Amino acid sequence: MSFLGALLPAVQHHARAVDDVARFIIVTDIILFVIVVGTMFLFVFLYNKKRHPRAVNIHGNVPLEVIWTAVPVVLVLFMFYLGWTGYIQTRVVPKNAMDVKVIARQWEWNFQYMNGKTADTLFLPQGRPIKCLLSSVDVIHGFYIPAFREKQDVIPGRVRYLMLYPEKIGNYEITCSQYCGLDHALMMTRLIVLPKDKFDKWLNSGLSSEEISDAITGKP
Ligand SMILES: [Cu+2]
Repeated sequence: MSFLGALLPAVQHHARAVDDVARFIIVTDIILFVIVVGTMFLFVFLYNKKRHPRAVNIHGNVPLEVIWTAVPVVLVLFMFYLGWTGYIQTRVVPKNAMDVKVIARQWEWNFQYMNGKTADTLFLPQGRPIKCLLSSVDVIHGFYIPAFREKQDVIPGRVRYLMLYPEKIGNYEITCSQYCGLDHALMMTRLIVLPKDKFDKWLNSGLSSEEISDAITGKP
């Protein structure tokens, strides 16, 4: 597990891809910081006034200029590559994806399944790709699931989507990431990933959200 994953476990492939980009950027930053600040202190020591009473101007150094242009370009392009491959995972919709409507309003989330069932908690089956269709009935909200490392603005008058791949059974936080009024901070709910059979039972029966949440209490 990465040190980022230790802070908040990444529970789907995409989340680990996001952590990989973050780790690459942080490690690169630390290395560059050590090189830049280390060189600064080294130069203070090597080229101070005692050792070099007369300053000398230096004009141009082609190999150095090529290096400090090419290396950052390669690093930035690699960061883009990692970010892009991770982003694409949330955009491509597989054929077996299940649609779930996510409706945001001040200040609650509502979820609607294809059979018409609605819930205030997002129940999902383990192992099936989920296409969340996001819409808002009032202002801009942000659909944010930290453990999945996914976040998408929800815009009134538009339907946007987000792919989820629930891999692990568990109970995860959903929150709103766009300031949307007085009770924005309270606009939270849970994403509960259930084994497929339990999910089907919930979807096709009259079990209340409370009953099914009780059923998985104690699981991570
Ligand atoms: Cu909000």
